[in-house]
Amino acid sequence: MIRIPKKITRLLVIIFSITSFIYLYHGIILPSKSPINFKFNYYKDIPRDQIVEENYEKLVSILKTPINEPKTNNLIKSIDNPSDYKLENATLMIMARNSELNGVIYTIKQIEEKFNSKFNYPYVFLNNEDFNLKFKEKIKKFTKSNLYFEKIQPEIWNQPNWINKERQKNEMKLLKNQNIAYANKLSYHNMCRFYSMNFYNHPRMKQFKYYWRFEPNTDYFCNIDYDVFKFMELNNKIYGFVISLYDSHQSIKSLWTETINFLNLNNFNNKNLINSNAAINFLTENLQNPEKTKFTNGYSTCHFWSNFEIGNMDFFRSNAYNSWVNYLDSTGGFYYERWGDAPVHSIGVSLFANKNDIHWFRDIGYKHHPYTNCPNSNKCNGCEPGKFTFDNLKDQNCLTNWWNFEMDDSAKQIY
Ligand SMILES: Nc1nc2c(ncn2[C@@H]2O[C@H](COP(=O)(O)OP(=O)(O)OP(=O)(O)O)[C@@H](O)[C@H]2O)c(=O)[nH]1
Ligand SMILES: *[C@@H]1O[C@H](CO)[C@@H](O)[C@H](O)[C@H]1NC(C)=O
Ligand SMILES: [Mg+2]
Repeated sequence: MIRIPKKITRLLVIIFSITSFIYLYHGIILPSKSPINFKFNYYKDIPRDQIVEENYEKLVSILKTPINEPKTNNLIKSIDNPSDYKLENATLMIMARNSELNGVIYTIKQIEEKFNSKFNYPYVFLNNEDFNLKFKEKIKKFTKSNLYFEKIQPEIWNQPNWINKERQKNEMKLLKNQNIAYANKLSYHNMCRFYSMNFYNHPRMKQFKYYWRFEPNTDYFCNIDYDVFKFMELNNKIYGFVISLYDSHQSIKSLWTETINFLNLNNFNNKNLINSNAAINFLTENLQNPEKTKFTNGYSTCHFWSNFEIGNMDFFRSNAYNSWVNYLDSTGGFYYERWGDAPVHSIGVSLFANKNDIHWFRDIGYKHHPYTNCPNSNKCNGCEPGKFTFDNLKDQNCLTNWWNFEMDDSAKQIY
């Protein structure tokens, strides 16, 4: 047996005491252990209507500026022999009902023509019911890619049984009376919750790293001649979007408050999950629609519209995103309110990712009624550059905030 001399033992005890003291001191007493307090760092003393106009004009002028592909030196262009091409670990993904077949075909035709026929990425189709034979057979006619038709299991799709049905019913009545779309449609809540916290763990989706989400009846206007998934991988992007908007604040009344509650958990340690280059100003802006920021207790409601997104699912599978979204779920807000997957994804990536890893795909011409991203590029046709939406929806534009507050020069100059 080895004898440890007394002197060394004493020394070890002293070192141990000092390190635990430092640890405890830093852990409990230092001010870093205080509640989270986000601040919006820009202030303008001009009327709200003027801000709306300025922001919209700026958006239009950006959209009208001619662009081409991203100016990185690592674009992988469409290839001559698709069968030899080593695909990125990625899939296109859509959730749809059997009844939406025509809308799905409408969009797949465009995605194939503009992008995927050059690469042949697989498609995953998700549904809470089984896809019928007609759906599967018809889709096959429009692509050579592998197709996976997947059912979402009821225990994942349906609301947890601890949701208080009486409370849910009353809250939905209130939201419905405020004209909040789909408030009293249970399946819509299930869909939003699934896209917020479950799609990346679906057994089929688990085999992939990147996804491109699309929706029925959306338009893709521009040729995309490079591999967007390899663009994500080679440039360390974790999330890509095309349109950014404000949300209906009534649908996410406590989403921000619950997020703050989560960040203050574990003796304020959850705060450390926040990325040191997080997009806090985008999240907390209060100039253009201050009543929204006030109503939510500090969240602008600005989000990336999630009906198009290209993302790295390993981010969503990470501890930060997952523990946060599971906490959100435990509050019941997906059912007592009508939290959308767009604000959830957006708060998640804005807080827990580096904002430089979030990419505005300015070159992807896209429309989901009633908003359009239409680049001024000879790769596009069928849309009018600079036309974002109808006049009465101008104040819903949040892209300008992303541009003004979160994009650095290199991001602005990438197109
Ligand atoms: N299988 C299935 N798909 C659904 C269900 N609800 C929504 N979806 C799909 O989920 C996506 C989002 O639903 P949408 O109804 O488009 O929601 P939205 O974009 O907020 O609303 P719209 O403005 O009406 O398009 C679409 O791809 C739908 O096809 C459902 O109950 N079952
Ligand atoms: C693709 O990505 C997933 C998720 O990161 C991973 O589990 C899987 O092994 C990857 N597949 C390949 C072929 O690299
Ligand atoms: Mg839709």
